[in-house]
Amino acid sequence: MKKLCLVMLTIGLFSCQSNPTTGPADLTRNTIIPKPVSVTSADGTFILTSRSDIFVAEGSPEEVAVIGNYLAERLNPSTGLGLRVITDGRKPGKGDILLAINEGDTELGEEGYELVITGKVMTLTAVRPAGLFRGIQTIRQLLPPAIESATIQPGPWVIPAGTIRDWPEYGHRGEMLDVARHFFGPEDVKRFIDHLALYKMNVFHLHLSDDQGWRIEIKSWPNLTAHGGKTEVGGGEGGFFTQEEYSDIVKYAEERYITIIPEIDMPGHTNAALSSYPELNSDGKAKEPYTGTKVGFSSLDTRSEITYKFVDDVVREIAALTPGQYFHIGGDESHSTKIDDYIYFVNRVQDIVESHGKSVTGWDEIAHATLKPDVVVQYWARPANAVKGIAQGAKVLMSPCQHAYTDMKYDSTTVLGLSWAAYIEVDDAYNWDPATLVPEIKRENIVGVQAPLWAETISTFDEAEYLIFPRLPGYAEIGWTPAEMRSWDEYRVRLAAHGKRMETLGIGFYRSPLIDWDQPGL
Ligand code: TNX
Repeated sequence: MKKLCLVMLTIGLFSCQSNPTTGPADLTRNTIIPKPVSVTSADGTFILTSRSDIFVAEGSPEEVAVIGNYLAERLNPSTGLGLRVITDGRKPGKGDILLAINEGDTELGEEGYELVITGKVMTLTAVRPAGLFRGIQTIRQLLPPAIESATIQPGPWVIPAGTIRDWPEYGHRGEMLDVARHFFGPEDVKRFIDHLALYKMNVFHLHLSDDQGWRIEIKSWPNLTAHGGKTEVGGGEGGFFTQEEYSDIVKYAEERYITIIPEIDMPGHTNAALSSYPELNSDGKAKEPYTGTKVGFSSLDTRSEITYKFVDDVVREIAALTPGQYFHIGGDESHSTKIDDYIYFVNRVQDIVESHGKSVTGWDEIAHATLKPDVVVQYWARPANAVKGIAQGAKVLMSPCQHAYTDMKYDSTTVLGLSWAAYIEVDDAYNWDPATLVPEIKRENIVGVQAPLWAETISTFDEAEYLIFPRLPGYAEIGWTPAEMRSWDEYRVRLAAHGKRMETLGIGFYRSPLIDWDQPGL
C-alpha cells in the first residue's frame, strides 16, 4: 500500500512537470523562448494524429495558405502524419489546427498572435499573417524537440490545453552576419534565417562589404566582385552573392517575415573596393588586397566626385533588390577619414540613400553628421554618439558590444572569437535591459535589439553556430518579452530545454556550464 502511494505521488509530481521528450503537461509550464506575454492553462490535451490537418479559415488571404504549408513542412517530416492544408472552407474537427486572421484583435499588433488550444482543435489567430508566422514558432516549441527531426519519430505529439496571447516588446529584433571577413554562401545564410525565424526575430542585417572582401554583385562596377570578392581573412578564396542569389535570400527571408538590411560599410572599411578600382583612390593607384584583421586604415576619397557616382550606383542597384525600408551605410571606425570629410560624406550619402527610396541606418558614429528625421543609429560603442543621434530625433538600435557582440568569446577558454569588448557568457548575453543599459538612451528612443556576428575568426558555418548558440535565444527574448517578465534564473531553466531542440536541428552549440543541459524543463 505504502509503495502504491509512493508511486502515485511520483506520478502526481511528474504530471505537473515538463518532460523533455513529451513537452509540458500544463501549458503554463512551457519552455517557450521568447517567453510569451500571457499563458493560461485549461483542462484537456490536444493531440496530433493521422486524422489531423491544417485548416485555413474561409475568406483568408492567400498568404495564410502559404503559412499553412510552412507549418505542414515543419510538422510532417518528423511526425509522418501527412498533415494537409485545407482551403476549401470545410470546418476543422478533432485534432485539427485552424489558422485565421482576426483584424479586430488589435491588442496583438502587427506580429502578435493568439493560440487557443482545446482537447479538440488548436486555433491560431492574428491581425496579420506575420503574427500567424510567429505563432507557428510557438506551436513548434510546444511540441517535443523531436518535432525538429528530419526523420519520422515516435511521438506522441501532445500539447496541453490553454490560451497564449503574445506580442513583441520591440519592433526590431535581429542578428547581423558579417559575410565580408569570411564569406558564407546562400545555403548558410538561409539556415541562419531559419534560426532567426524559430526565435521570432524579424530582421537580418547582412554586412556585405569590408576591407577583406566585397560580397554582392554590382553590375555597373563588376570588378568589385571579380576582384574584390576573391579575398577573405587568412587569404581564402572568398566569394560573393550574384544579384539573383541576393534576391533569392531576400525572398527566403520575406517568406519568414524577416526583413533584410543590406550594409555597405563606408567611408572606412573599403579596401576591397579601393583595390578593385584605381580611380576610387586619390593617387589613382589600386590598393593591395587585404587579408588581415586590422580596422580603420582605409577610406573612400570623400572629396572626389567619382566616389559619389560609385556610391550612387551601388546604393541604386542594391536598393532595387531590397524591399525593406532601411539601407545600412556602415560609418564605423573611419579612423583615416578627417572628421569634416566624414561628416560631409555621411550627409551626402544620406541624400543618395533617400533618392533611392530608402531610409538610412548606420553605426553610432554617423550621429556626428546632420541626420535626417527617419535615421536609425546602431549603438555599439559610444553612448555619446547615441545621445547625439537622439538629440537630432534619431531612433537607436541597441547592439552594445559588451553584451550583444556574438563574436566575443564566452570565456577565456573559448577558442573562436575575439575578446576586446568582453567575455560574454550566456548570462551576460541575457541579463541586460535595452531601456536601462545606458541612462541617456530611454525606452522611447529604442527601436529594438540586434546582435552582430563579426567573422574575423570563423570560416565555417559550424563555427558561426557555435558562437551564435546558445546566445541567440536570449537576444530574441530581450527583444520580445517585456523586461519585467524576464529573469535569468527562470530563463536558464527554459534554455536547458532547448538543448535537445538545438541538437535535433544539428546545431553544435556551446554547452555553457551555467545551464543544466541534462535537466531540461521546469
Ligand atoms: C568592431 S563593431 C567593428 C568591426 C569588427 C568588430 C570585431 C563595428 C561597428 N566595427 O569592424 O569586425 O569590432 O569585434
